[in-house]
Amino acid sequence: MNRRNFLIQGSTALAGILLANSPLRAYGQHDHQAGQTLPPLPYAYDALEPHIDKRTMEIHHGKHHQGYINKLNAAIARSHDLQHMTLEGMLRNINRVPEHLRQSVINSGGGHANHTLFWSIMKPGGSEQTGKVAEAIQSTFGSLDAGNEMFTKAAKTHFGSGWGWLVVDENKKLQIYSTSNQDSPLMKGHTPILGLDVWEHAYYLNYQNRRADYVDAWLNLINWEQVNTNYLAAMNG
Ligand code: MN3
Repeated sequence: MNRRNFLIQGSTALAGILLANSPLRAYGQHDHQAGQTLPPLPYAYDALEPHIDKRTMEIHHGKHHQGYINKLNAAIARSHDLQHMTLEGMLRNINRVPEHLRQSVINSGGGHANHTLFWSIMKPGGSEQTGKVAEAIQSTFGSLDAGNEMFTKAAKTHFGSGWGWLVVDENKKLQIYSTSNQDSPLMKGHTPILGLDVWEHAYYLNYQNRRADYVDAWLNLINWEQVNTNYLAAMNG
C-alpha cells in the first residue's frame, strides 16, 4: 500500500468512528484491502490513571486488541463470505460463519468487538449515572446501587478469563451477566451497552491477583453518557 492510500484508508476509518454515535456502528468499519483496523483510543494512554496505569493501557490496546484484529483479518482473508459481512453481522449470525472459521471469529472477532466497546465506555474521571439507562437500571434491578452491585459481583466472581456485561436483550430488557473468554453477547442476540474486561491482562500489572480492587476502581471510569447512547441505540434498533 502506498502512503497516499494509507492516508485515505486511515482517514476514512477514523471518520467512520468519529461519525458513529455508537461503537456498535463502528464494528462495520473495514475495507477489503486493509480489513478491520484498530480504533484509536479516545483519550491518552495515561488518562485513566491511577485506576488503570499507562503501561497496562499501552499493552492492552496496542498489543492485545491489535492481536485480535490481526487474527480476525487472517480468518476473513480465507473466506469470501466473511469479507462481505460486518463484524456485528458475523457475531449475530455466528452459525452462518463457515464452521472451520467459526471459533476464530468467536475468539478474535469477539475480542475486537468487546475491546472496541470497552475503550468507548470509559473516560477520565468517569461521569454521573444519569439518563434513560439509569432509569431502566432502577426499574429493572430496584436501584442504581442494586444494579451496580449485581454488575460488580458478576465481574468479580466470574471464574477465569471473561467479561462482565450490561446488555439489552431480545425483549428490550436489561440483563447483567458474565461470559467466558471473548464470547460476545451479540452471539445470543443481545446488545452489549457496558462491558468490563476481567482477563488478567486488563489489570495484572497494577493489581496482580486483586481483581475485586480493579473492579471497584473501574467504577470511577464509566462513561455513562456513552452507555446511555448505547442503550438508546439498542432500544431503537
Ligand atoms: Mn482485554
